[in-house]
Amino acid sequence: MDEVTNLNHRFAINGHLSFEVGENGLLMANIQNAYAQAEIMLQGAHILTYQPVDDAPLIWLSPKAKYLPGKAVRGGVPICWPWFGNYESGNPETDKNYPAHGIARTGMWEVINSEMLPNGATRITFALLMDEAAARLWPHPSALHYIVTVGRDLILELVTHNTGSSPFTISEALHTYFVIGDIDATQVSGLEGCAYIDKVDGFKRKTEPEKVTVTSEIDRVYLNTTEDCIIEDHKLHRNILVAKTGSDTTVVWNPWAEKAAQMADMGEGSYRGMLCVESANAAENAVTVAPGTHHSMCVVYAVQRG
Ligand code: TA6
Repeated sequence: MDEVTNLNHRFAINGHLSFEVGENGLLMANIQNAYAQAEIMLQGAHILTYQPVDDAPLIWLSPKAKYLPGKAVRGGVPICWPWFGNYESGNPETDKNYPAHGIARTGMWEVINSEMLPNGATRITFALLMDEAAARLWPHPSALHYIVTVGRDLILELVTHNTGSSPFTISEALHTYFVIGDIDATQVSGLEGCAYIDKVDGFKRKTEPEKVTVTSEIDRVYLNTTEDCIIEDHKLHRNILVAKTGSDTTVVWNPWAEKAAQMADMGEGSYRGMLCVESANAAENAVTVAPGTHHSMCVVYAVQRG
């Protein structure tokens, strides 16, 4: 039995969840229900789209995204784990062998459960395959599960299990690209007063005085914040609530024109229609997971209108 037939045999839900072979042989899960539609690539357990039935798409996907085995897709919800950003062993020689943002977003994942919830949402659970390549880069007995609930809201839970006998430390992010009407008409509230690392200004530490507006490249790692954020979209006349638990860091990123033009998979001017607001644990908010325990980071994305 081939892989996609096996997936449909074990996990398909008639009329709500099915699997198919997508571009370049990459397996896809397609979800639809009374609330929304979503597409998830099994490589990276990468949510590519989430479209509420009664609203504009919530998750942005580059018009020039490439779907290649072992390569991250530009847009959607990349999973950064077990490190966020560049790997930092202190040895630049070895660091370059470690992919930016870790092994999860380009690794193969398997489906371990699927179900319809009583409220009509569809839930699918993935587990990262810890193959030899993964073990070389992350030699810690561990498991990573990702629980995706597609309903009126999009609910994501990333669970790190320490299955070994020693503690390990991770940094992580749900590196979500959101659809916005226009970057000039968008603000992010909830980070006022937060300390942040400004990666476009020499990693200087600063404090956010007000709602975040974006008028040039922005790459900020807001620290020690458990607050919900709201993406206020004054062009699409909607707010997107980003409500998180188990996350002490929020990252806000937009490459702006110059950097976007250098990215083959961004598309001319497309940076104006996207903004990353990432629920994370990074820098001094990295998480140490004790042996035999687990750490969960969960986020709810909800559209608010009126
Ligand atoms: O989350 C922001 C960031 O760390 C930026 O520094 C930028 O590198 C972005 O992620 C995209 O990274 P990627 O490896 O997907 O190009």
